[in-house]
Amino acid sequence: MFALRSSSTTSVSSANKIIPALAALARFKSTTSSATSLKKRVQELIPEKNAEVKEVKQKYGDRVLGETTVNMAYGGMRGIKGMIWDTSLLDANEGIRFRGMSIPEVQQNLPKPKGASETTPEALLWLLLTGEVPTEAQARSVTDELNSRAALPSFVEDLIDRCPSTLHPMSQFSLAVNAMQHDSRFAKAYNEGINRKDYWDPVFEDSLDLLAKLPLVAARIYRNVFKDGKLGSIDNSVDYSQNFANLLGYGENREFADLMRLYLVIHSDHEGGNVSAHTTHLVGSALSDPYLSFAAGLNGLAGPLHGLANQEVLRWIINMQEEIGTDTPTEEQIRDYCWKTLNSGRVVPGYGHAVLRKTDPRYMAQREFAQKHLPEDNLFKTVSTLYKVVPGVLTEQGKTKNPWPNVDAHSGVLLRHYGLVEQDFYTVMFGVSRAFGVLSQLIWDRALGFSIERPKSLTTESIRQMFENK
Ligand code: AMX
Repeated sequence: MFALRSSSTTSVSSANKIIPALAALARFKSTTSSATSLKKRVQELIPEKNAEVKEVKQKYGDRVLGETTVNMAYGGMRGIKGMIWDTSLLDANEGIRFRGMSIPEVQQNLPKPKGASETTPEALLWLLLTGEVPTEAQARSVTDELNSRAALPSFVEDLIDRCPSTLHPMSQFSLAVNAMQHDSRFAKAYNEGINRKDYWDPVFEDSLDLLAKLPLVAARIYRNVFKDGKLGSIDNSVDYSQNFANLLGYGENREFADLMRLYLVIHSDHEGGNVSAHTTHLVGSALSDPYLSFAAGLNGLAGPLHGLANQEVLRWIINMQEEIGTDTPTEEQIRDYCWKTLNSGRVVPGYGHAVLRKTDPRYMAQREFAQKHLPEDNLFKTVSTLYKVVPGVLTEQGKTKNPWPNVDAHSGVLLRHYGLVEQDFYTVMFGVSRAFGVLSQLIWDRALGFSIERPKSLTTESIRQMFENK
């Protein structure tokens, strides 16, 4: 797979900062490209990447990746190695790496806009798509590109405005993304007979259009459902996260804009097997365009065991505070409430993970943000007490393979601190972020000509026959 690089256009001082971190990554190599257009850089990389995949298939094509047991087939295909996802890789103990870079490395080495303390999803998009740490100019070029594509078709605005406020924000979000398919450049090009070698090009265009429009879609839903329905407009002089913060109505607080940068970066990509990523990839494999593919992924993200957990966590904590009658519950009170939840056949939201076996670094990044900006917040203190108590309770219960917190255990408390208290909106924000990861991979899926997905399914009867009739 292609290497993580540092762009040659990086200034000497920032390159010096970047290189030690990247040098630790064995796959580091430098590049001679000075492209400031993301599309041009992706286009330059496609032949190299195709040659690499061809070589890997020629050398190792018939090697075995792992075995599949009957329990794995019944157990949600957990751990089956059957998909390529180059933008990120999840290690059970270390957490996510984006193109080889951990979250702290991304925070440290990717450029930040002037006055910001966090890097941006635009810089991350460059990294995800090229494997390279962008220069400030390259990251800024992505910001400009997205700002220029942000406007929504008026019928999509009307569609969102006509949704009843009782329709869940995630359903409205998915509906709007599906509707924007009207303008899909890939669907049009396919109808006109595009050569399969060129699929990636309109998929790239659709993906950037879609990413650009998501803040206006999401904020319109938020302002309609929870506020006065009035919405600002995109400011071309600021980055994606500041624009998103402005549109939501919290942009005057610089800390909130930084929180948006952090939030949109850390929720973006978590390798390919999770429900939203895999669904986007699966639907895209049928050559459904990026709008249809991502809308399908969003519908998966809306499940309470996946992205909806972020709204569930806050609801669960607030219910706990109300039931106990204090906003500063003790460890003992929290322990009792956890047991009550478990004994009533429910999960403790925000804890456990299908792959991770340690505290999620996305949780830690948010915890560090809270320690810096809101150490005295009572809800943050409760979240910290939960961190002390819940792993012990889940370990004592003895069912979950991972008693540690995941990303969703922390996001709500941060949003709530800055006044964004409407939990039902939280998964929409997760969805805006997730688009950066899954659409990056979707572009590469088409650039590399990946096949339509068709794993083999079995019946219980056929499993019996396989093992009992022999
Ligand atoms: N509370 C109570 N029980 C839990 C638990 C939790 N937080 N996490 C896992 N378990 C239980 C499972 O339900 C399962 O029970 P079962 O054997 O009776 O079916 C058992 O422990 C073993 O599960 P596992 O192998 O450890 O986890 P999994 O891969 O099946 O599920 C996940 C992973 C995330 C769905 C699960 O940990 C869970 O439900 N967590 C709470 C919801 C949540 O936080 N989801 C967000 C995940 C991150 C994300 O996608 N955004």
